[in-house]
Amino acid sequence: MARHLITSAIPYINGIKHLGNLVGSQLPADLYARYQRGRGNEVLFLCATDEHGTPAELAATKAGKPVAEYCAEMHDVQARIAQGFRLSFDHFGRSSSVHNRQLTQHFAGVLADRGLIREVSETQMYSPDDGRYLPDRYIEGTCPNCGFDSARGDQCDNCTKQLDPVDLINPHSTISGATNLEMRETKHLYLRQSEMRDELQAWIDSKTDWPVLTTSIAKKWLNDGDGLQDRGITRDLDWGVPVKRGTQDWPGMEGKVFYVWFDAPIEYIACAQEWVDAGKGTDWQRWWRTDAGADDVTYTQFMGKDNVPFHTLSFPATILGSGEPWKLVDYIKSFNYLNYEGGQFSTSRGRGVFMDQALEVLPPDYWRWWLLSHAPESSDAEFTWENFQASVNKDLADVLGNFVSRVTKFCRSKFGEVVPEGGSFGAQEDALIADLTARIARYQDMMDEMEVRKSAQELRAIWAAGNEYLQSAAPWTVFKEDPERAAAIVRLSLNLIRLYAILSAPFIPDAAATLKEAMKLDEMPWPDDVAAALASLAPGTGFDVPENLFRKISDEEREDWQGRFSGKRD
Ligand code: B3M
Ligand code: ZN
Repeated sequence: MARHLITSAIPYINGIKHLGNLVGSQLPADLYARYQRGRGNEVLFLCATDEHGTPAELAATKAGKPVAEYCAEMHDVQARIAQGFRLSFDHFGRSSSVHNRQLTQHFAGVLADRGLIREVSETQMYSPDDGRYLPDRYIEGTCPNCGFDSARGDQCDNCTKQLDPVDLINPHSTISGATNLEMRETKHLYLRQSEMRDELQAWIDSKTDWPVLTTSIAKKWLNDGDGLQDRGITRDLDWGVPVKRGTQDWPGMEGKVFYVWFDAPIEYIACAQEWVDAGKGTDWQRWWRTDAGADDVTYTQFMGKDNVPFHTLSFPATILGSGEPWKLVDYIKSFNYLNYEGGQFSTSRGRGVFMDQALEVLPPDYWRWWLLSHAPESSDAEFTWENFQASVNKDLADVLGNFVSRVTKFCRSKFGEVVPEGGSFGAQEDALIADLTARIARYQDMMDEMEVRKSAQELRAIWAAGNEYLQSAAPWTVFKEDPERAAAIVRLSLNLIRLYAILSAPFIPDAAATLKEAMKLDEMPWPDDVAAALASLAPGTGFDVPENLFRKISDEEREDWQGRFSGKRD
């Protein structure tokens, strides 16, 4: 049994995420986790809320709440919505946990002991109008790299370049809009990433099987010499992990906190400790320490492309730099952006569909199916309501739903609600089994390779093969002449429903659960042999005709939703 550690990028606490965020990390990570569990492998799937830094402070200020209170509330909100989408985290942690604080301080201490941290006296942007320093998201301006006019102090969202506030052209405070900023001297810690350039280069170069999107971003910043400038890992902020050297105070660093991007990836480790604290597991070291069994773990991370530099360079620099036996990531699956109806999703302008709104409109499977089957892998993708309506109606209602409904209803009317016996199989069934054997092998290959769209395509083709079989075998016609033969066709088709429940569960878990219940299945072992899998429901086994699995989206609904989500979210 293989062991898979799977993490999704941890979403910022600062509000409910939109569908573009969901499809860029949490949802494909869930697909992979469910698939690996379905294959019988051991999985630890972790995610958390990213609660520190300027995103949290700014959002709490806007909500008029103390930041700790705001974070606690929003964590619960995000956890509930994640459940609504059936994201099957083994634990959904918090980067503000005690474990993350201690681990972050631990890493800083070890890195300092190994000479990889230097103290720098530097000038930082200070806003007299606001009476404070303006790190990261407290400041915006034009990107010196690509010219994008709303680049933030720590990163340009347009070109993914990591920035420092002093790099910005025409900067202004995002609190007050003030532009009369001055430079003030303050002391900070820098991680000497440049010392680790060769090691990181060799590591990235060894990852020949990684998606090009991932390695191209990593190499861009490596070869530029740019991504590997030493990075400031502390900030003049109130909210975050207090700067300590292990458990010791750090002279000169009083009142400062670690940069959110220093502690956020460490939460992947801390989350496993929180998972143990929550009584859900017993041994986090087995997943994270190569001296305690994590050597045979395959670790996969999922994230949007803007998070790639931090996961290919900064976090590995922390791990490698520590010299301690922590598990390094084995595979980084990254995603492009999902756009919305000809523009971008926008959290600040409330443009597009947000996770809570999506669930108010339709159950999770509809969204999961569309998002995953249109995942922005090789390029950016676009959500349109037309496409959503067409895909859902065709794939889910016409192909899968219709198959299930025709088979179960026909069986009920002719043979009752039991798997019928008798009759024999022939060339049609042989052809179907051969076709499905090839398709399921390809489906597995695509899922193993995390080719999300191609996996969805193959699954859809597997559903369609059942429909085509049913259409050409036509038990309703055959029944008049040869009821035994019709019974055999129906029996095989009922077994196809069982097979679909198993194969589809990673994409549409609710529908799979409905089918499992309708077919009265105790377990759903992965079909290693298609012919055997299609003979697994014994004649005489009872079943229920499930309620309509999927309903169609009407034109009126589509137009209504199109209008509702085009504008401002209140
Ligand atoms: N919170 C950014 C984001 O939500 C950031 C990811 C952290 S992963 C360690 O896209
Ligand atoms: Zn830029």
